[in-house]
Amino acid sequence: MKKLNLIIIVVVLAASSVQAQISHELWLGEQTPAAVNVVSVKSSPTLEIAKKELQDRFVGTPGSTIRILVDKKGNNDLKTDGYKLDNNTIKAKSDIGALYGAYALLRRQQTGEPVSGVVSNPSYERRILDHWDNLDGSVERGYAGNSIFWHGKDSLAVLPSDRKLWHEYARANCSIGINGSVINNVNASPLVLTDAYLQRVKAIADILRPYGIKIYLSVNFASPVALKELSTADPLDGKVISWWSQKVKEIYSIIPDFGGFLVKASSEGQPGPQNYGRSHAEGANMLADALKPYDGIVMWRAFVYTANDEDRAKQAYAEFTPLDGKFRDNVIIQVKNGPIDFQPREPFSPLFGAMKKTSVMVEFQITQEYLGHSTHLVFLSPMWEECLKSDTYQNGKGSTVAKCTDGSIYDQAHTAIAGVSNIGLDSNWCGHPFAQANWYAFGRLAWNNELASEQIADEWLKLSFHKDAAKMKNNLDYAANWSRHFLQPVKQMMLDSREAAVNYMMPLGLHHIMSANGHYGPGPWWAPKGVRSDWTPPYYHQADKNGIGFDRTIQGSGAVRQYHEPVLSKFNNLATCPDKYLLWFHHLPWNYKMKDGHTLWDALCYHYDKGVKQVRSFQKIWDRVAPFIDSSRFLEVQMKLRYQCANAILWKDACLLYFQQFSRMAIPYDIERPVHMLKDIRADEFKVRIK
Ligand code: GCV
Repeated sequence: MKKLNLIIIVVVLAASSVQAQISHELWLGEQTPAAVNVVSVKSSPTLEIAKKELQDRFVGTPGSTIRILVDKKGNNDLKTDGYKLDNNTIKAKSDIGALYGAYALLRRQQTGEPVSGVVSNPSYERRILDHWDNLDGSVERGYAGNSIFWHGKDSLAVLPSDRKLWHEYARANCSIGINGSVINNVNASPLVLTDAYLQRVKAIADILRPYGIKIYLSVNFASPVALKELSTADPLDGKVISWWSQKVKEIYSIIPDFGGFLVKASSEGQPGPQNYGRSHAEGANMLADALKPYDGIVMWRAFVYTANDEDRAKQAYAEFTPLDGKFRDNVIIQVKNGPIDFQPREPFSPLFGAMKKTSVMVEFQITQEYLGHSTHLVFLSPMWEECLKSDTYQNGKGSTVAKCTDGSIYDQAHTAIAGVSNIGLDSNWCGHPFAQANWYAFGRLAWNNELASEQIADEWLKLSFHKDAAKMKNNLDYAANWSRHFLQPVKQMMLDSREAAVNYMMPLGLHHIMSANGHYGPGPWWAPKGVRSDWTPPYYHQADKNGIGFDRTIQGSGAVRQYHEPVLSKFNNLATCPDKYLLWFHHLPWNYKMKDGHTLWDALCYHYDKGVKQVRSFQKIWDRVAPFIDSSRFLEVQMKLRYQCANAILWKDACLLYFQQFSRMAIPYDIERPVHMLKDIRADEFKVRIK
């Protein structure tokens, strides 16, 4: 048995090194270009990239001409980054707009969408990847190898291999419209503000610049103290104000187009203005004033909660809404999509739309901290789409999270959106071939917050797997088969994958019941003595012999009051609360009758079982598509789906056997019986990571 395993591992490893070559290029695979003329009156490093991309990748009639027309004063229907495509002509107001146009033209050619009559503007001014990369090269919640930016304090010299990778990174980001990178962890080391590190930041910025990507840094609020330059970091202290303004001046002298700071303050042990008796607004404004002369911004995170008796889900709203209108106009409050922490499913954060005089941005998590790391195939676009399309009703019907953050409703001085990156040194960048789709989806939604996940999945599959465009064009049978037997089923698998993960991990509004060890496997029982309760699953599921769920209704913690009517009543009322949020807002008896007639216990069991069945069906879908793709990616995904399935069964068994101790009800007889013992899973908790 051991020998067989070894053989499988060797085969898989061999396959993955071939795979490396294939998916390192992401969605920008080789094309068979036509020899075309690309004409542009203007020239700049950015336009040179546009020309080269078109020459290398345009598929069309040889000898045809593509024109690039940049007119800053014309094109009044365009924003700075927007573009128009018409009869092989790309029009834009800026060079970067033209480059986005070039990538859009090439993408549309490959996906078979119209390449004329297209006018496109981004939803957000700033479309940013947040890298939780530490200066020693590790990546917090990273599942795709070490940092592409940092290798530790003894390796600050910039190597040719660094430059090559940063070019590839910039190109990939630009091709999907991303225009900002925060290159260090929000749990920030103050060292990043010292000269040696800033020189490396400059080298990165120089490479990203022609691709229209600005660099931002996460800063530790107590940097002047941590660097032993001052004895306080009080934001109202004159010495502190001048320290930051000198530091900002120094940064801009090195990186003239520096974007600004991202700050995690007074959160999970990070220092903040509260340490000095000051408010978030006083802290953020001090940094904003230092950045203002250079057009820099502060992204101030609302991810704050303290160990007190207050429901954690209420704390960010309670702390930030009283400060509405008190922030400078170059501060944006960065809010995670849900009120807790990037769980497989959360209702939207009630902060969206609630701060009417303050710029607010969404923070999504692309890295799959709570969604199976880079082992599980989970396409996150449907989760983000669900959040962006949620109606807050804060300004009447139609006040979706998207509209409350993109400037359509509130007069925001700046608009932005951020995604916590899933990128690392792994040769395929993201650890799982399908995790690349999440990077791609984030970029596409940041550009157009109304896009449907179906379209994004369609595009990504065509760009990433559909290598043989010529064959497709000339062979209708092949094209039809590819679409019917590969594109359609795999797309459906992607679209179902997030709901499947919710089903086998945390259905019906359950949340935060993962193992504390790496946030990968199940751990609904985890609550060691001495650990603050809001870090333990029992705090969130509240299971006991009477029932399960967190009562956040008006009679409970009252968190539901933070939502605007009619959302408040909808979530508060059992008859109207959607099943998907049921146990988020309500504590219910095990025999509670669901809308479909099942008891709550049975419904829970069926959801877990459905999740496992869904992964099983993904395995079948995948095994069937082998003829349509390269064997290396096929084998890698096949292997990961096996791990995912085993892990889904573990989640199901662990959660059902654990909760059954309280419900004392039978697992319905028409679903598969557990194959694990609860005591074994619990004993093995710290080895639960199957990978
Ligand atoms: C960067 C969660 C994660 C932490 C992360 C934090 C945050 O708690 O587990 O790793 O820290 O969120 O978003 O700041």
